[in-house]
Amino acid sequence: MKLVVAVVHNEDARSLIDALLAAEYRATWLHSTGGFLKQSNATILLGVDEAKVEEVVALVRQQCHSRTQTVSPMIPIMEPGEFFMPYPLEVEVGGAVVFVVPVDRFERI
Ligand code: 2BA
Repeated sequence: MKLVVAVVHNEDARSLIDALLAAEYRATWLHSTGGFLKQSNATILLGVDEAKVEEVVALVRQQCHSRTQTVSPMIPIMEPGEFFMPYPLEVEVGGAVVFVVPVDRFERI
């Protein structure tokens, strides 16, 4: 068995969960926050047979899309007379970041 951990955009999380459930996978949706942008995203956990991993990753690829987000930089502490122009920064957020990790033991109790 493998644990698939997919960090996805909030806007794609519902359609991904719906597609996974329609394909009869079990999934857990965690509300998470990206360390860099400090914006909420979603982390989906799925325990699946190794043979199903590619099918799951294909569903993630189908449902999740990359986007460009604009971030306003933090205004630094400045000395009197210094000037800072806070140009917004464009960041490409991927469709999904997927980790596939081995599971030593799985039980439903
Ligand atoms: P964030 O950490 O908020 O990152 C959002 C996007 O900002 C990233 O998109 C990347 O394009 C950019 N970014 C992140 N760190 C950067 C840095 N040090 N310098 C410049 N740009 C940077 P993605 O790579 O698609 O990542 C989307 C979200 O997936 C991340 O949100 C984070 O929550 C998660 N993630 C990405 N890589 C990860 C990893 N290696 N381990 C754990 N979580 C990860």
